[in-house]
Amino acid sequence: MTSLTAKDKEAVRAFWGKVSGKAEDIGTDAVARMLTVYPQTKTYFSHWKDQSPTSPAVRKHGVTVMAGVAEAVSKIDDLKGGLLGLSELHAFTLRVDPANFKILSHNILVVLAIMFPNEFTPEIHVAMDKFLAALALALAEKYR
Ligand code: HNI
Repeated sequence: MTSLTAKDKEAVRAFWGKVSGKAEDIGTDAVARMLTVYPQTKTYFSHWKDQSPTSPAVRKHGVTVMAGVAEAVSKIDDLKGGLLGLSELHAFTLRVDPANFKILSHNILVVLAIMFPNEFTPEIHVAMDKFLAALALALAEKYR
């Protein structure tokens, strides 16, 4: 996986500055889509009684996940170090299969493309895809 160039990081920071105000909506739609399009991910949320896209639990988790993404943007120069705690949580406590990080990243990209068609240019798309892949890798770090 090619590492993030200075140009990628600049693009991610600039784009995030434009979209972070909508982080709650982005996260909610991305989590709802993940549960609908990849139903196997529901196993991690069996403690939620309502898993529908409009459920408060899905919105709450959408907000939570995007707070994690925001933290990752702020630690873009050291994702592995910066997300160690989150990786331990997902690996040891939650036992989330790392394959699901890529699945959620895909859904985040889809939602970004839908919500920000003009800003989500091919150049931003590749920078965000690489950033989310680096984030997934950092979250999977503690699995090894
Ligand atoms: Ni994830 C909790 C961030 C992907 C299942 N997750 C969190 C929390 C953050 C977070 C932040 C709250 C931690 C805390 O309570 O201190 N998760 C992220 C990020 C990604 C991600 C940044 C990837 C971009 N999580 C996933 C995926 C799954 C997942 C792909 C499962 C498919 N996460 C969870 C579960 C919890 C969780 C389950 C606990 C939720 C709860 O209800 O307590």
